[in-house]
Amino acid sequence: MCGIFAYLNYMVPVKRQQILDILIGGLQRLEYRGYDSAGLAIDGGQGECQDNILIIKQKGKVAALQQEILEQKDIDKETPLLCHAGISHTRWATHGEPSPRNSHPHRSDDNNEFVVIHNGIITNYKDIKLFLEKKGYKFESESDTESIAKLIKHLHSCHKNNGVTFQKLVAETIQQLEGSFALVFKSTHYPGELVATRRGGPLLVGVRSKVQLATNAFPIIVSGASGHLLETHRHDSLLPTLVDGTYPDGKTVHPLMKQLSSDCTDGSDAMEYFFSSDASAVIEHTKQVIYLEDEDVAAVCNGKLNIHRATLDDSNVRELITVKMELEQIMKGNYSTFMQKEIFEQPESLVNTMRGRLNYEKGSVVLGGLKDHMGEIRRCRRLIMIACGTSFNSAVATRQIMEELTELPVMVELSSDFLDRRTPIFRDDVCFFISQSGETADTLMALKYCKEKGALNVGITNVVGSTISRETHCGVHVNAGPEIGVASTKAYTSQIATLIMFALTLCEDRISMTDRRKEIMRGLHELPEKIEKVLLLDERIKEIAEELIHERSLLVMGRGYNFSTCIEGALKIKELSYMHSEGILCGELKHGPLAMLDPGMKVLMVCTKDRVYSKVLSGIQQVIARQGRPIVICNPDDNNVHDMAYKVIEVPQTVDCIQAILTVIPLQLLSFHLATKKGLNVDMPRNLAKSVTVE
Ligand code: UD2
Ligand code: GLU
Ligand code: MG
Repeated sequence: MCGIFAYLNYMVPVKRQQILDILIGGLQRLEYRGYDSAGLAIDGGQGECQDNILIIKQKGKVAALQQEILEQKDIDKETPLLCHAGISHTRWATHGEPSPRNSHPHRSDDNNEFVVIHNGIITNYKDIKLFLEKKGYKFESESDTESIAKLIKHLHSCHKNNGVTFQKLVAETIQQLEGSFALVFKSTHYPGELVATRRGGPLLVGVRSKVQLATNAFPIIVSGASGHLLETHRHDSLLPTLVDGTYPDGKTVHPLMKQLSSDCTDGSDAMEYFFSSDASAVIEHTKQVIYLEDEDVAAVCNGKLNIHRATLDDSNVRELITVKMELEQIMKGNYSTFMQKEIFEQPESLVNTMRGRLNYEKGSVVLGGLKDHMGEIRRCRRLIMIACGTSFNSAVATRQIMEELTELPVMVELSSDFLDRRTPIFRDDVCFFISQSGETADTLMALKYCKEKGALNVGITNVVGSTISRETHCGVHVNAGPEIGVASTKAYTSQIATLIMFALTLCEDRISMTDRRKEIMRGLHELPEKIEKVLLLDERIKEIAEELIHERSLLVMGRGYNFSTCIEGALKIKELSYMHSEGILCGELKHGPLAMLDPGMKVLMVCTKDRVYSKVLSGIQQVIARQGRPIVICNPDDNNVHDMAYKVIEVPQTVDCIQAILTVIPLQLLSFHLATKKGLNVDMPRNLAKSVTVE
C-alpha cells in the first residue's frame, strides 16, 4: 500500500503550475513510505480541450515524475483555474511490475473519461476484468487497479445519461470490489469533482476555507445498498453553494473551468480539499481533517463535501478535527524511526500477505503465483530453501512445518555457502530463493547456478519486478509493503507466513492432515490480533533494554520452532546495537555454550508450550544452575517458567509452527530499544545496506 494525494480548489484561482507543485509536494511528503513509481492526473490541454484529463506517470522516484512534467511543453501552466481537481499517487507494485503503464492513475479508456488512484489490492479483479473484456473493454496494464477504472465507466454507461451522481457511481463500483482499497476518482463527466472511498486502507480529507465553517461535524448521508438515497440528513448551510448550483452537459466547457475572469467571486465561497492516505501530506496546507471510515464515500461536488454510506455505522457524523502534531511527528506516523514503524505495522502487513490467498471460512489456501506449478512441485525429490541473513532465518523458521506437511526432504542453505560447496542440484529439485529486495547478490547467483542445473526455481520476494522475481520460474510476492529500515522486520514475518501458506497448499489433498491444516489456518487467521497483544509489551521491553545495555554479550537460547527466533533475534541485536549476540540451540548447551555463562549473566531464552517445551525448561535449569539469570519469552501464566526465570516476557500462545512470528517481535523491539538508548542510527546501522547487491 503506498500513497494517495489529491487536491481540489473551488472558487480559488490556482495556476496549473501551482496545482502541479501542490501535487508533487504532497507526493514528496509520502516518499518516506517507499514506492517504486509515481503519477498524477490533472485537467489538461488548452482552450476547448481544457476538460480533457492529462495523465503523467513515471517509474522510479517522484523526481523522475517531476522531470516528466517539465518535458510537457504544450500545457498551459500559467492561466489560473478557478475550480480544479487533481489526483496523484505513489505506487508500491503488487500487480504488474513497476512501469509507467502499470503506474497510477489508471484510466477507463483512451479519452480518460474516468481516472482512479488506488492503494491496496483488489482480489477479485480477474473476474471483473473478464466480465469487462467480454463487453469489449481493452485492458492496457497488468495492474489490478485498471479494472476499477473500466468498471466505473461501464456502470456509468449503464445509467445512460440519466444524471447519476459521481458519488452514486463510486458507491456502485465499490460494491463489486473485494480486497482492500483507498481510492480517489476523477472524471471528465464530473469536472471539478472528486470522490474518495476506502475499505481497509487509510484515507483522510483536509479542508481549508477562508471563512469559518458552520459546524465541525459532517453529517453522514445514508444511501441504500443499491446506492439510492433512502434518507438524507442535509446540511445545506454547512458549506457555500455553487452560484447556479447545476452543471451543464458534460461536453461543453464547464463554467468553473473557465479561466478566472473579473466578474468572479469575492472569495467567500472559496474551498480547498486535500485527500491523502497520510496526514503528513496534508498538514502543511491545513490542520483541519476528517478521517474517513471503511465504506464511506466522500464526494466533493459544487465545492461541498458530502459523506455517504450505504448503511449507518456507530456514528452519524464525521468530526472535523484539528491535527495538532507537527510534520516531523506525522511523517513517521508517531514513530521515531522507520524500523519502529515497520515493527508496529506487522498486524497489517501480515493481513496483506494473506489477503486473497488464505480463505479461513472456506478452509482454502491459493497462491496465485504457484498455482500452475503445483503438479511439478508435488512430484519433486526435495525442497531447498536458499537465502542470506534474515531471509535465511525465515527458512529455518519454516523448515520443520515444510517437512511435516510436504513429507519431503527439506534443506536450508546460506546462499554463499551453497555456492562455495557447488552443492549437487538435480532437475527434479525445487529451489526456493528468499529475498526481501529480490536483488540479493549471493542469492541471485545461487539462482543462476540452479537454473543451469535445470531445477524448478521459486522466488519468495517482497519487490515486484525485482531480478529474483523475474528470473525465477514462479513464486510468491509476500506483499508486506515497502520496507525502509535496513534491519528487516515485517518482511521477515511475512516470509514466514508465506512459506507456511506454501506448505499448506502442498498438502491440501491429504485427508490425514485435515485437522492439522485447519489448526494452522486458524492460527494464521488469528495472528494479527495476537501480534497487537505482543506490541503492547513495548514499554516492558524498553525497561529490559535498560538493564541489558551493559551486558558484555547477549545469548539467545531456544530450540525447535523458536530456534529461528534465537538466531534472528541475535542478528537484530548485532545489526542495530553492535553488541555481541548469539543465537544458541538449547540442545547444544552442554557441548560448548555453557562455558560462556558467568554468574549473574543475563540470558535471553525462548520457551513456549510446544513439543520441545520440557527440553527448553531443562535448558533454563542448566542456566540457573550456573547462576545465570534467564529472561524468558514464554506463553502467559506459565508457572514452570515463572518459578525459574529472572524475568518473563509473555506472548500469546498459538500453533507451534506460527509461534516464532510472535516470539521474534519482542526481540525486534529489544534490539530497537538497545540501539536507541545507545544513540545509534536505527534505520541505517553502520556498515550495512538495505539490499546487498554485491557478493
Ligand atoms: C498475481 C499477479 C497478478 C495476477 C494474479 C492472478 C503480479 C505482481 N501479481 O497476484 O498480476 O496474475 O496473480 O490471480 O503481477 N513470481 C515469480 N517470482 C517471485 C515472485 C512471484 O516468478 O519471486 C511470479 C509468480 O509466479 C506469478 C507472478 O510473479 O506469476 C505474481 O506473483 P504474486 O505472488 O504476486 O501472485 P498473486 O496471485 O498474488
Ligand atoms: N495493487 C495496486 C497496484 O499494484 C496498488 C498498489 C499500491 O498500493 O501502491 O498497482
Ligand atoms: Mg518469475
